[in-house]
Amino acid sequence: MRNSKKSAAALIAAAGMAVAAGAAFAQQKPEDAIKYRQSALFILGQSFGPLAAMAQGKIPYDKDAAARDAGIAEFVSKLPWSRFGPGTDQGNTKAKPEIWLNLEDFRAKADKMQAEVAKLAQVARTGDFNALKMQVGETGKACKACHDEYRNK
Ligand code: ASC
Repeated sequence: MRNSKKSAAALIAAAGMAVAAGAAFAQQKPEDAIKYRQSALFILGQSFGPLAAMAQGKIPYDKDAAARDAGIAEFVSKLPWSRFGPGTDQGNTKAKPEIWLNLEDFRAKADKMQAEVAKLAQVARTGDFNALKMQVGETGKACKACHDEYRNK
């Protein structure tokens, strides 16, 4: 009895938190959701930039800096996708309407990018510069695939 009461209470608490999280999300203004995803993608670009520059020999290779930036890129690559909800197709955004017409493909491209960035972080930690260069290329392609189709210039 005591146990089932406890688990019932836990269930109710969990349900309460889920509702609260849903409510908090629903309350996010479309312009804030747009800003949120833009901020995450901006940090992503700013974290990937030095890695691309190292790969191209524009700045010296620095293993620790590469690993740190790639780790940040991996984390922020997960953030934008929950912020493409209803009402966020208009306003201060370069997101093309095609995103919401091809959501499955958009999600697939977003997943592909996240997988490549995760690999990038893994490779950056090993200190293998040639592998890093290759993976920078693969990651850049994944960024570009989505931008070509779903982002206005
Ligand atoms: C970057 C950046 C992007 C991608 C893309 C790759 O450094 O900011 O959006 O690479 O240009 O093609």
